[in-house]
Amino acid sequence: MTMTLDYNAIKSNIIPHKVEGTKYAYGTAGFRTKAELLDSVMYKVGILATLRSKKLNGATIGVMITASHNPEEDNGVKLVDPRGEMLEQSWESYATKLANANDGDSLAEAIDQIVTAHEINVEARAAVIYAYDTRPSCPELVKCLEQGLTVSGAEATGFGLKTTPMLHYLVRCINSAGTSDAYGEPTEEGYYKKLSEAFKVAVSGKPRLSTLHVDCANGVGAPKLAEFAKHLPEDVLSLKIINDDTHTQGKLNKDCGADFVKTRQQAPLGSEIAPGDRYCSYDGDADRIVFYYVDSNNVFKLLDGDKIAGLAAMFIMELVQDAGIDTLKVGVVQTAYANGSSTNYLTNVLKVPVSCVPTGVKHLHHEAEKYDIGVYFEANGHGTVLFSPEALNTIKTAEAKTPAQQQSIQQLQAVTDVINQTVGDAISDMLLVETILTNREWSPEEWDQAYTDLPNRLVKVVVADRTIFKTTNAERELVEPEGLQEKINEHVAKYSQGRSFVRASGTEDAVRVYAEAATRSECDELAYKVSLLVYNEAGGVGKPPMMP
Ligand code: G16
Repeated sequence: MTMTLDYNAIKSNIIPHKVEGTKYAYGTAGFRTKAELLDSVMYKVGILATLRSKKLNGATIGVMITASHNPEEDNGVKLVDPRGEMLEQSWESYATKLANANDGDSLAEAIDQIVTAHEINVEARAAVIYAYDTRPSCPELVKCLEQGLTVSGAEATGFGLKTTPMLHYLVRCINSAGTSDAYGEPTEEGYYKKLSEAFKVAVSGKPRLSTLHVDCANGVGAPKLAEFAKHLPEDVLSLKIINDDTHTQGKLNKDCGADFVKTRQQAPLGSEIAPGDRYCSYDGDADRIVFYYVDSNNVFKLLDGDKIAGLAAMFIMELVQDAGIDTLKVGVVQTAYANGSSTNYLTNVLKVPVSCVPTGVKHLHHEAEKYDIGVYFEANGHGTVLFSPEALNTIKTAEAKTPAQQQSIQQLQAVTDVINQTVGDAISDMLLVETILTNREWSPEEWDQAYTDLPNRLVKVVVADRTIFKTTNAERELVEPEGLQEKINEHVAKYSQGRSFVRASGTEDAVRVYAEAATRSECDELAYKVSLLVYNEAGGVGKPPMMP
């Protein structure tokens, strides 16, 4: 079936901006702002997804409506490329251009530019699948997206309520079906089966761990994890879900979820954590996870994305060695938010190559693809492990010389299926951690012993215009506002093991200030000083930052 682009329909159905003069930008994870401002953006994203699919000869493109960790009144949308990865970066500027076109003619012109630049055959077929999370604004926005897909002539399939990583999985499955690297059955059920079967193999023969408490941030992870749990008997994985209220307005991510736990460094509302318990928190769309526990003195201890990266790298490196295929090279990718102690552990204890890239899984993912086995995690708990096609083939065809080697090969195979290799996935990452802890027979305390985090703090500062902040060196240094970096450096120099950097968020209207130092009080003071500097020198809005 061929479908041409009907410019008249596209122009006459355009959904105008609700607020004149709004500027949209495709940020760290797509468009993200107040839900009420997004209807016109959804329409344009539908058209862009169609164009992207046409450009890629009808490969299926994904669209996910979610604002992940943001408050409930926000929403957002991101595009997923055919292998389940984030939209190719060179297309982000097109997305921004389309989103800002506010009348039929400028929209048609923006579309024409894309068609010409990419020599898109407008007659080609286009296939798009889409899904959404539990935000109350989703149903309305889905309609706007559908309108854009319809006018641009896509074969569109709605997959309903899904976690973000499930949508990524579905896109990859559909596009790889019938090929030698078919990723799995393209259904929610297929996703559950793949992960649960692999997990059973990965933990076979080992004693079960105690119950894992899972805070689902009152988001889509809650119903989906409950469904997933039906595929694993209690004696394989025992789960207790908390914060699973997806119906009461205002509860999503409120005082709970991965972002809250990571930034506040405290257990979520609704938990009754006690020494000996093992907890984890998902974010609102279940693509991030952090673990935590309290020690015997009831002190809260966080096991964040850096700790997960260290655990995963250690386990996989040992498995590769034990399987007799250590020709496969493992590497780890982090961002500037990685705790200095974690980078030190990876480099000097595990002796694994580490690269640092700007924030956003889209950056980490591509860097991780450079290794045979690339472990990537942001400190906020967003990440996964990528196995190159060659690495997967080596694992699949490895011949064991001993029963022990056979076992390691089998386990490595299971681990590749436990891991959602398209994107960070809270359910899949949870299973990976549980696999490792089960095999090591480790408690969270034992996992935590790898290294001690430097005290750190993340602060949000609201300024009049966050776009004035420009960075370099993987976001570790400011280029603009001019002179600010020098002033930050002067503060940092006063603290032992001090480090601090500032960047504009790509998902929230704020500037993020990160600080770490040798002691809690030094760290808090440094975070405060730099936040105040940003507030005073770069147009702070509202109340000035306070000492924590
Ligand atoms: C998104 C991105 C992450 C990023 C986070 C915060 O996460 O996918 O890679 O770390 O935003 O980004 P920023 O500091 O630019 O606001 P999520 O879970 O919100 O989709």
